[in-house]
Amino acid sequence: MKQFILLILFFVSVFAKAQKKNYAVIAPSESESDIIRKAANVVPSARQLRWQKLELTAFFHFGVNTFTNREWGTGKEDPKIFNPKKLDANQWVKVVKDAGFKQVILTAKHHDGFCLWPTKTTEHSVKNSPWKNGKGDVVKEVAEACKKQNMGFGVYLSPWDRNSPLYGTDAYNDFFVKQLTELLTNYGRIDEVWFDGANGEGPNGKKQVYDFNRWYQLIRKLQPTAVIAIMGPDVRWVGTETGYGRDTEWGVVPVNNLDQSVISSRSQQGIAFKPQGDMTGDDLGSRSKIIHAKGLVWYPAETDVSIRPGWFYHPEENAKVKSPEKLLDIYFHSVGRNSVLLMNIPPDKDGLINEADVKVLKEWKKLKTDIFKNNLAKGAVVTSVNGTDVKAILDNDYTTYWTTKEKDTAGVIELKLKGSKTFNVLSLQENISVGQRIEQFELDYWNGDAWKRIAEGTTVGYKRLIRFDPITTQKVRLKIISSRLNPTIAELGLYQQDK
Ligand code: FUL
Repeated sequence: MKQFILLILFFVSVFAKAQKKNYAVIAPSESESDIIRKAANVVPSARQLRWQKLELTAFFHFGVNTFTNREWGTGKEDPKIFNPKKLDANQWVKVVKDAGFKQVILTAKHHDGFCLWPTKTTEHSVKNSPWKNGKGDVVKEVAEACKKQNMGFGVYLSPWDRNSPLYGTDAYNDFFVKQLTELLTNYGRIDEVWFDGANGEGPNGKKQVYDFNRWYQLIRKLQPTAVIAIMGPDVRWVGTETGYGRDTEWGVVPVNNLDQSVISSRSQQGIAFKPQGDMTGDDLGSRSKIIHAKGLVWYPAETDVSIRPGWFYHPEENAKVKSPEKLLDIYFHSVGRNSVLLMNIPPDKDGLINEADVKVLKEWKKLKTDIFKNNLAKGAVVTSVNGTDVKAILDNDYTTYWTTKEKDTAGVIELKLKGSKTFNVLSLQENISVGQRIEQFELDYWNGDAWKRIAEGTTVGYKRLIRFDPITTQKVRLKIISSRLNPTIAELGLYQQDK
């Protein structure tokens, strides 16, 4: 009998999980509490969850601009200028892997229309360059280096194309589909497809109308596990290129263009159109924003920034590579603010990541490792009056988590540390596969007489990092002050940054 009940419970939980989606439609009659409940149960799709867990992805801006020393090419370049004599994609991938990145995105084609692979669609490509006598393929070399080094691989295919004579006509959409098809069929698994919104006029003086929905369908068909970023359904632009994300960053945001009729049966595991709504304000997903929403969608933020002033390599910027400390600050304000950091590291004219960038990345990696190697909360005695599974917050296993009993939307976790500890960094993680829920939290310490506040915040999401002046204590408590349904904490860390 007991086994039978357990079996039933197992199927109920599997069913409940299967029901969770990365969007929710809201009817005009629904109350505020209905909407909050729905928001708390919107979860990332499998591809969005995989992407979020990467934390760090690297951008490689490389192409004719590397040789003309420009940021935006005209499309009139002679392919003969492209000749990266020492190109070594294994070096690119190793440099970023050693720095902690988990995936790379290559500019397979930038606005100049020059293709880094020997495409059949245009003559403006590596096949007409002297590099490897026109037999080279940068996309292939980077894809293979990623496979070899166990890194994710993505492509940026610029919709804006200043070279194509078709730009500005319907035929350009067919041309673009052909380019996408080549990229998505000839290079193994593609993990991210990145589109920006740049849009110009073609030779006919007409502005190109992009058939994004057709492109999304194609990507879903050819590479179903790839996320489609920025001008796409899975990942949104954080709204700045500074590297600094929002203080309050929700994975779930309101959308205007969501209703059952646009959700095809094929896309039950995730929508396949770009959510519309305000995606650039200071606060996108707090209660005041979602209570008037027509729909809700899991649409997480990606923070893109370049390690240098420009996106492409320029020799005069070798002395302007951001410092390791600056990159660390960016890390705290992007990954530490519930976002994925997409950092651009542009290869130089030789086809290598320049020494100046390699050096900074190494030092940045050391700074991160030194901070996060030792969780000072480890070994603490953890208690939580209305909580369950307190040990889960220190088990280094993201899938297990603390939550509250009954219907409690607030909770306290107290940690009696293993001796007196000094720390100045807090790391929190919610289990977002349940949903993003925490709206307000506070960290306190016991000073011998009373509880004193160390830090406070709004959203947590996949990861929240906060730095503060060093605190020495043996007792801390995390208060979840407000949450949408039961809050979760998957992991908690206290760390010390030495300088
Ligand atoms: C923008 C482009 O115009 C820039 O050149 C760069 O590629 C950046 C990442 O996206 O839309």
